[in-house]
Amino acid sequence: MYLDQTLSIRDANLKRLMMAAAPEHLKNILSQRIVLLDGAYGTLLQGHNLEEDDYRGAVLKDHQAPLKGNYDVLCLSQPEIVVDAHRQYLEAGADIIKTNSFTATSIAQNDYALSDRAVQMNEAAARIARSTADKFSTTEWPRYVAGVLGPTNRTASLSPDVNDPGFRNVSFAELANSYFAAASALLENGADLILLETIFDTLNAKAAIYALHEVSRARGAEIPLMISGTITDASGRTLSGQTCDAFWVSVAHANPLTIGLNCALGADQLRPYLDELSRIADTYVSVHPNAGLPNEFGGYDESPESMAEKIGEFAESGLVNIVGGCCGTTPAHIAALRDAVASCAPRSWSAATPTLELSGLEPLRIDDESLFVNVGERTNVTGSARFARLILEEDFETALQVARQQVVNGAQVIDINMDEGMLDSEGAMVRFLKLIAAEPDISRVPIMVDSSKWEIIEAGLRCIQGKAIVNSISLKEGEDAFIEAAGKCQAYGAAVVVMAFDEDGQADTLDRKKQICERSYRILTEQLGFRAEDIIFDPNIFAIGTGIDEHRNYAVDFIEACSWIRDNLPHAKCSGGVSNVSFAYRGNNQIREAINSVFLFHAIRAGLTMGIVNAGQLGIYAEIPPELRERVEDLVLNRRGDATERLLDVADQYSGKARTAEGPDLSWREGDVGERLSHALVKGITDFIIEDTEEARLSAAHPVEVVEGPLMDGMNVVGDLFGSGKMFLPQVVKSARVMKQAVAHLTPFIEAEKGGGRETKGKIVMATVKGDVHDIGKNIVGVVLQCNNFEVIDLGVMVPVETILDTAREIGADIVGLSG
Ligand code: THG
Repeated sequence: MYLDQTLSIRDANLKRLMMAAAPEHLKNILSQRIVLLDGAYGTLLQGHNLEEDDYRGAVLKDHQAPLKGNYDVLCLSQPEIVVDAHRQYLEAGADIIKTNSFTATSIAQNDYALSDRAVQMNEAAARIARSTADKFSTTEWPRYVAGVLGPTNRTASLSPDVNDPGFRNVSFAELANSYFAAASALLENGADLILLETIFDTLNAKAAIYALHEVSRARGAEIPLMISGTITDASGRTLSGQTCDAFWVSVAHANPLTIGLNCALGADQLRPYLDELSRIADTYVSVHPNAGLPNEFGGYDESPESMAEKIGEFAESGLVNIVGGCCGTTPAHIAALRDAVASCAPRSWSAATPTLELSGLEPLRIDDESLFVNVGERTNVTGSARFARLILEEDFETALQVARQQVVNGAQVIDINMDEGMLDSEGAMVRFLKLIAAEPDISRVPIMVDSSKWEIIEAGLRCIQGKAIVNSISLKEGEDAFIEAAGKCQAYGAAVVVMAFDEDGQADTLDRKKQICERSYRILTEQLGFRAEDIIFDPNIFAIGTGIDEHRNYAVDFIEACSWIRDNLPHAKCSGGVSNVSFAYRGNNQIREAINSVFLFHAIRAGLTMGIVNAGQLGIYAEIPPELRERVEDLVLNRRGDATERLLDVADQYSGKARTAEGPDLSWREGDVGERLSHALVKGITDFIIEDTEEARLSAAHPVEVVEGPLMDGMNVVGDLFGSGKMFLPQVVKSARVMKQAVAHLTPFIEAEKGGGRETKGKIVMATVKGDVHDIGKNIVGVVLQCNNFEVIDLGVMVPVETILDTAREIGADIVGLSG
C-alpha cells in the first residue's frame, strides 16, 4: 500500500513537472514554426449518423431529456468515436488537438438537462484527448491538448428581451462559476492549455478569464491560454458590438499565449481582421476559420485545397503563428493546411511601447503623444444634483441622456458614481451600466467606475465588457487591502486610479503626494506585476480661493506632483477631479470655468494625462478676458497673497455668463414625417416616436399603412446598413425597440379598425427554435403579419420542436414560421 502511494505520488509529481514544462516547450516550438491546430469535431461526429439511443449510450439510457445533437455528451456515451476523431486529426499532423467540450458548461448543457454532468463531460473530454495525443507524442514531435471552453449560449452584455434593455439571462458570477468548474476539470485531466474560443460577447470571455485567474491561483501555476473571438457580420464587430481592436484590448490582461479569430466567416472575410490583430497584438496570433460560409443547407463547401491556399497566403504574409479549422473542416483540410504553411516562417512582432489601453465598443489608447483625455463628470450623483434626482426617481431613460450628452460633448471616458446615502448604490450602478451597454453611442467609450466602496466597484466591473478604469484604490486602509483590490483589478482587466491617500490621510503637500505615489507604484509594479501604464495617479485636486492660507498652494502642489510623477514613475499617468479646484466659487459659473481652464492649461503642460471634467463646459484658456485671466492665474499659481480678494473684486462682473452645454442636434426634426420616422429608426431614438407615429397615422387612410409604409421603409434602411456592415447588432437592437414602440402605439387603432368581425387570413405559429434566444426579426414579422390580419401564435424563444408541432396541430395552423 505504501509502495502504491509512493508510486502515485511520484507519478503525480512527474505529471506535474511535465505539465509545467509543456507551455515552455510549446513556446519554443512557436518561435520556430507555425503550429497546427486540428479541425471541426461536429463534422466528423455527424458522419456517424448517430441516433438518440447512440447519444445516450448505456450511461444515459434513462435520461429525461432528448440528447440527439449534443456532441459533447459523446465523451461519456461513445468515447471511442471521439478517440477516433482525435486520431484522424493527429494523423493529419495536428500539433494541438481540441477537447470535445465546446458546449460542456453547466450553462450550455442546461438545454439538455445535463448541467450536473458538465464537469464529468470535461473530465472525460480531457482524458480522451490526452491519452490519444500521448499515443502520437514523441520527444521530437510532442502533441498538445487544448481544453476547449465555448462561449455558452447566453450573452452577458446583451438583453434577450427587446422590451427591457437592462435585462440579462446570465450573470458574470454564473458564467465564472461554470467556467471555473469546466476549466478545472479539463486541466486536472490532462489538458496542457485552455482554448477559449468563438467569443461573441467579451463579457462572457472576461468571466472565463476571471475564473481562470482563480484556477491558476488554486493550482499555483500559470495556465497557457489561447483566446479566439468571432466576428459575426459584415460590420466586422463581435456580436456584442466591439471592434476587433477593442476586443483585444479588453482581454489582453489575461496575458494569453495567443489571440485569434475563428468560426463565423470563412478565411476570405476574416483576413482584414486577422491583419489588424496581427498588427496590434504583442503575443502569438491564431486563426481557425470555417470551411467557408455556410450554404443554404447549413453545410460548408470550401475544399481543403481552396482553404489551404488562403491560409497559406496568411502564413506567407507573416500574419499567423497557429492555424487550424472550425466548422466544416476535416482531417483533409488540416493535412492541406500543414503542407501550405510548412515552409513559412511564423509571425514575429516587436515589443509595443507601454500604452494605457482602454476600451468600450471601440479602443482608446493613451500614450505620451496623446492629447488631454476628457472624462465626463456629469453621471455622478454626488457631483450633479440633476443626475442624483434622475437616479433617485429611477428615470434611467433621462439619466442615459446625461451620459450620451457627455459623449456628444467630447467625453472620451465617462465617470459613473452612485454613492448616495438614500440609494441602493450597487443596484443603481448595475442597472445603469447594463442600460449603457445597450446604447452603442454611449458604450463606444470606456467607463470609469467611481465609488468609495469596493463592492460597488466590483459589481460594476462585472457588467462591463470593455476595459474600464477603477476609480479608485489607495493605501487608505493599509497595504493588504490595497494589494487585494489591485489584484482584483488585474483579474477583471481594469486600469486603476490610485489616490494619493495613505493610512495617515489624504496627501496635501507635494512631499506627501510624491511619497505616497512612489510607495503605491512600487507595491503595484514590484509585488503584483501590475502594468505601470495601467496606473493613473490622482495626487488630489483640492479647492483653492477658500480664504484659508493652507489652501493657497494646493493647485501648485498638484501641478508639480504631476510633473514629478511623469519624470519619476515610468509610464504611469495622472488624473484628477478638475472641477474640485473651483468649488469655492460655486454659484459663479463663469469664474469657475475660468479657474478650471487656467488650472487645466498648466496641469496639462506639467503632465496631467486626463481629468474628470464637465465635457460640455470646458472653457478655452486663450478666450478668457485678459484681466480675468491674469487674476485667475495669480490665484491658481499662488503668485500673490491677495489673489483671492482680487478675483472676488471682479467676480460680479463675470457672473452668470457661463456657456451652457449644447443640447442634442435636433435639425432632423425639420424633415417630413417619413424622414423623421426613418431617422428615428436608424439612430434608435425613441424621444419623438409616439408623436411622429401619431402624425403619420392621422394622415394615413388606415393605421396599418404606417407600418407597411414609413416604418417598414425605415427598417429596410436599417436592414441595408446592417447587411453592408455599416450598422452593428446592438444598434439594430435599438432600432427594433423604436419600431416596437411605434407599432405598440398603432396596434389599438389597427384592432379597432378590424372591428373583430373580419375573418383572419390564416393562423401562423411562430417561435425561435430551441438553442436560440434571438427574436427581433421574428417579433417584427409577427407584428407585420398581425397587421395584415393573420392570427399569430408566438411561442417565444428556445422552443422545442415538439411544442411547435403540437401547437400547430392543435390549433390547425396554416403556416409555421421559425427563427434560429
Ligand atoms: N478624483 C477622483 N475621482 C473623483 C474626484 C476626484 N470623482 C468625483 C469628483 N472628484 C469629480 N467629479 C466632479 C463632479 C462634479 C463636480 C465636481 C467634481 C461639481 N459639480 C458642481 C457642484 O457641485 O457645484 C455641479 C453641481 C450640480 O450641477 O448640481 O463641481 O477628485 N479620482
